[in-house]
Amino acid sequence: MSTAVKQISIQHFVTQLRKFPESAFLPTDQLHRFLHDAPVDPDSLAPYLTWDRQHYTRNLIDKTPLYELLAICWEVGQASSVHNHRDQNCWMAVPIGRLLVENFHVVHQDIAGGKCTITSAETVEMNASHPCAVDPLEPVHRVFNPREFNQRAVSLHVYSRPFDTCVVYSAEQGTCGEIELHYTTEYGKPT
Ligand code: 2CO
Ligand code: FE2
Repeated sequence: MSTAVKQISIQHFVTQLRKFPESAFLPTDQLHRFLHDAPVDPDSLAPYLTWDRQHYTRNLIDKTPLYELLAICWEVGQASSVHNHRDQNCWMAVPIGRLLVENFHVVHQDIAGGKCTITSAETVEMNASHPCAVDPLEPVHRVFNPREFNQRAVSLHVYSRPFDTCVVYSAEQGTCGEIELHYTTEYGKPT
């Protein structure tokens, strides 16, 4: 018996996403359901996929005052820093491959002073049938493509609202600080 949900193209996904009112981006349940019910056809993502051995790539697909939509491409073994999303909501779907998201509990943070104490909480797998929403109350996490998965992965990120800086944390050193975020490509073209 098949439980497969019908895949839609990234163009159709954007058309649907643009129909959500502002109120849908405040709680996380509606968009989470949308990502679950509207898995994106990997072939339609081809214009947005770029690969870099040094760092995961951030590829802008769509941006409005309410949200930005990115395709992030992860080579085998690549990982994000532990980071937050500047109090913006985030939903992630993984149309290609599999990824892990590790959540962290912030015991204490002093961003201006660059000091923090964070502890690892749960780790969950994301894949084509399992998108996720970052918990607005526990928003510090990292995403990684473990060596043992042995395949490239692509995740789609909806951030509401768009943000271009975030705070990165080191659990080992107890430090944190702001960094800038940049796009590798915008609308299918190098920046
Ligand atoms: N937030 C990171 C980024 O936009 C990717 S990790 O998962 O949210 O670069
Ligand atoms: Fe993130």
